[in-house]
Amino acid sequence: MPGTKALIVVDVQNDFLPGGALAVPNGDVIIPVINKLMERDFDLIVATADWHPPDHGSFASQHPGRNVGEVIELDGLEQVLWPDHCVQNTSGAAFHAELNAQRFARVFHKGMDRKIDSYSGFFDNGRRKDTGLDQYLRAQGVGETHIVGLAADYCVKATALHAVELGYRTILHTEATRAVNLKPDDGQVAIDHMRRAGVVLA
Ligand code: VGL
Ligand code: ZN
Repeated sequence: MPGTKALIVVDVQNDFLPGGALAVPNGDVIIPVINKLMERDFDLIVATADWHPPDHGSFASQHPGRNVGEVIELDGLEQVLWPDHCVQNTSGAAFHAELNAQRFARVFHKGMDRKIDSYSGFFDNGRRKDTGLDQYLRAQGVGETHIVGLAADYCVKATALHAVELGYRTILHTEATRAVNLKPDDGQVAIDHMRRAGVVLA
């Protein structure tokens, strides 16, 4: 039924947390908030995980002479260059130990194709392929998605915008997300963008 509610926990992985390769400032403060939210009446809880091969094209290390934070063109799309992060099967790609990951009905991996990045849990950045998340949610009758996780200005934003576009009533829990903030107001700009696109802020 359309009232069915899913919680989508975006990329709460060690590399995005303090001490990690691409640490989101204060990213760890959201973990107890997410654990508590997971005790609420969601019909379904799923997670996404950034899951890169070691030679992923979003890594500055793959582009000699380029630095982290620079923007390049990767297979026809603009790409911000990142430190190596969330490499498949490494501890940096694992969920934070204090996150109640046993609650996840399924985990959707993204960013496996070295030639294209994938911020959203639904589609890659060029919308070339999907992860199966939309079909999965639809098959469970989900009509409402609640989004939490990291980072507000990249993967959370992209996931929330696609959720709205796909027709889900979409709620962002602002106390359960934090931004990378390459520029100091990127997080606020992202939240404004999501709100204007129809995401409800909670
Ligand atoms: C993310 C940058 C690169 C994220 C993933 O999860 O927000 N950001 N890869
Ligand atoms: Zn990534």
